[in-house]
Amino acid sequence: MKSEILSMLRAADGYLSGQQLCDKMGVSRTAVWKAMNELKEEGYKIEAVRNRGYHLVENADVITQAELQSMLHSKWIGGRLEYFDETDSTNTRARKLAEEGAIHGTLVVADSQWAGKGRRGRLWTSPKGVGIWMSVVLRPAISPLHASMLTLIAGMAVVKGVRSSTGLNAMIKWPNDAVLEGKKICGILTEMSTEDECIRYVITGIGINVNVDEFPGELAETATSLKLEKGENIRRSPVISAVAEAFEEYYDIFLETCDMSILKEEYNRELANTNREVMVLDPKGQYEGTALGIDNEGSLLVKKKDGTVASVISGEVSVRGIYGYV
Ligand code: BT5
Repeated sequence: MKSEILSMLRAADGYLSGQQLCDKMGVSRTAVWKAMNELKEEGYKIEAVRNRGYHLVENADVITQAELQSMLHSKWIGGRLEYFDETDSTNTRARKLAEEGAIHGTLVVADSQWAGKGRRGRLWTSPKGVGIWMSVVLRPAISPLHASMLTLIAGMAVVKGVRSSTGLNAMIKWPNDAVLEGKKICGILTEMSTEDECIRYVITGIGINVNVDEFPGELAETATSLKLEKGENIRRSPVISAVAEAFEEYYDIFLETCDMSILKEEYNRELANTNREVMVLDPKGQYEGTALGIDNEGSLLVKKKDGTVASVISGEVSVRGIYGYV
């Protein structure tokens, strides 16, 4: 009921009388009044004016189940939605749900994580109320060999979603970051479960620093947030909604070929690494070169000093800028 009220208040674009709300939803005035009070307690600013009705002042950054339900316009992402005020890690939660049979597109969102995960056991700082910590359960009928490209798809979705909802010109840092002004605003963690060389499920986790004001220790050098770059508070739910829609769009295109051939050109345009000097941290030995962009398989092509071109596969190596994070 609260998500319906929110949708109706937004659609009204002005004032909506208590009676209109009751009639449309077939509930009593007391029920509407109670729901309004709950929404106010959750942080929404709702004005009630005599003889005119209710009006939603759209600036509260709330991400409850009702808020997300009323804001998501995606086709299948969020078909099942699980919201938590706090959890260990949305990826871990999504994994458990997937093990229990959760459908393709199940979306897990948390307001804070106490054990947010990065790659290879690293930690992801996920403070309360200021970030987007979300994971999607995917069940693609593709080879596990192609699954790492879903990280690239998520990167494209973040960049597009952030741009359309905030106007900020985020770029991709291959393979699993998005950056603004050379600093990390987003990290992506894709985990997979397979059986007999088939994918059982993939969990794509996305972390975006939205209204984070300060980063601890070394992160202060490499991380930033949408708020720090834009200079104003940003509502998270429209960003989540825009990223989900963009993800669906790119995912469908990716499935046509199960590789990056159709998306490669757009990806390389959004890539912060392109034509930059990078350091490839390969466990077999590190080297410097110029990043050229990705190939059809999603590997990063790096032109080495001797003129040969190496194809860097994600998962094995990290790439760092020589003059900064990118
Ligand atoms: C990542 O790993 O960047 C993947 C992060 C994925 C986080 C999302 S949040 C929702 C979902 N649930 C989870 O538990 N995880 C996913 P990696 O490339 O390994 O980078 C990790 C490194 O980034 C750390 O070692 C820090 O240096 C840095 N870092 C940690 N927290 C950060 C933050 N909030 N912003 C920027 N950088 C951060």
